[in-house]
Amino acid sequence: MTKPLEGVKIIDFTHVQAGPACTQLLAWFGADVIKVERPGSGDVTRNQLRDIPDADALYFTMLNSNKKSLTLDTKKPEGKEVLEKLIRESDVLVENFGPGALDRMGFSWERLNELNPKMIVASVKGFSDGHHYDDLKVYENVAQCAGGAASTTGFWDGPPTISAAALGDSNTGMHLAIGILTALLGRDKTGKGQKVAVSMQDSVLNLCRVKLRDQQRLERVGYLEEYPQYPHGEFSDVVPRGGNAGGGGQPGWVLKCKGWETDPNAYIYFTIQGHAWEPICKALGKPEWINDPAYKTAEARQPHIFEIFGTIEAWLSDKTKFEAVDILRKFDIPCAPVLTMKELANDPSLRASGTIVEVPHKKRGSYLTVGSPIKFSDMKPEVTASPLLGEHTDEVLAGLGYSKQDIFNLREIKAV
Ligand code: CAO
Repeated sequence: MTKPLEGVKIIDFTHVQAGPACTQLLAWFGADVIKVERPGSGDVTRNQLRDIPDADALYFTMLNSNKKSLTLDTKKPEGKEVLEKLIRESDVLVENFGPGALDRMGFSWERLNELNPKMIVASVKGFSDGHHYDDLKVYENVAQCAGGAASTTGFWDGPPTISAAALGDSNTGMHLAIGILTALLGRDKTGKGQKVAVSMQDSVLNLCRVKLRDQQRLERVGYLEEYPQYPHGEFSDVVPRGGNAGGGGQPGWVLKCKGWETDPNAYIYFTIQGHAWEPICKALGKPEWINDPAYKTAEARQPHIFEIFGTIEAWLSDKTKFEAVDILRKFDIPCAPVLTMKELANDPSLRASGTIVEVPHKKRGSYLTVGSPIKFSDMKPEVTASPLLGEHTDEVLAGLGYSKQDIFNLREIKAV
């Protein structure tokens, strides 16, 4: 099956998570992604949080599938020469080094554009160019704090909280992938490459846009009716942390199910969708609530919403999270069990759809990873193992016209 990005050659100068998540996605869709890594060590995640001695860590294998690995010391003149050859015949270069690292290596945007005017140069940085923090190195949690996620996540009586979802890393990588694909389409029209830059702060903030909505509403009216602080608590002049409240117009909360005393994940998320009030009352065996003025409208319910959630929890007390959802789905109520990583890993539907995949690896044996969450009617992205360090060095160098002797010489001086 021909993949849409087949023939697109990408120099993958990325490490850790934000950049690798972007290039992995493009590799699934057919791009020829060549990961350039420092000889001897490679991407730092190969060694981070290892579970098997001497085998690449899952942190690396789960973010670098479908790629090739070329080892190259791009600070040595011989390594720079190889990189220049690769640049001349590539479509995209993706990097997420610390601020200024690529310039210090001698590959500024101007130099790259001179070497290959058609090449797209895509970068992730913590903050956007020209931002007063643009000299900072940034990791996931730093970005979540800088992008507004931490101040609005968690409970009002606790500290700012980090989400387990990689809002700063993989999310930024996904934004960058959209930028690269857009620039590739643009190149078809203009014949020119361009620079694509995404900052982690901006990408987090983009996902927090409803909180910026709330800030403006708060400044205008002084309260936010969908937050647990309304109407009995206090609002300051900044968007508060709302616990597990629903972020849109539908109130919701995480509710206890049978077994919650011993199982920390025996919960469901329950949403009170306005027009589903009647089915909710029927499902709960509370038909008298349907037309009761104290319950009938969303406005009437909001002041005692936690009393309503308490009644629903009492109804849930003899049902597991799965039994509860099986009943509620019949009433068209938006809800889901709180699923653990163990349950997700073994979920037959996710296995069948290719969202959870088992990948054979030369050194590790097989491991689980998350496959493409994007599904196509004419293409099924296949996930292949991440490369061993330098696994494709000879192949890539030969493709660039280096002879066996040249490659031997480059190895002798540890340039590859
Ligand atoms: N050959 C020779 N040198 C190489 C090389 C190669 N193949 N690949 C990288 N290097 C060098 C770079 O030139 C740079 O050297 P200098 O600092 O001397 O110029 C160095 O290795 C890499 O520096 P770095 O700043 O990128 O690495 P770090 O571990 O100190 O910082 C990180 C890591 C992630 C904080 C930083 O890269 C960063 O802020 N990146 C941008 C934001 C980002 O993507 N963060 C998300 C990471 S996922 O949580």
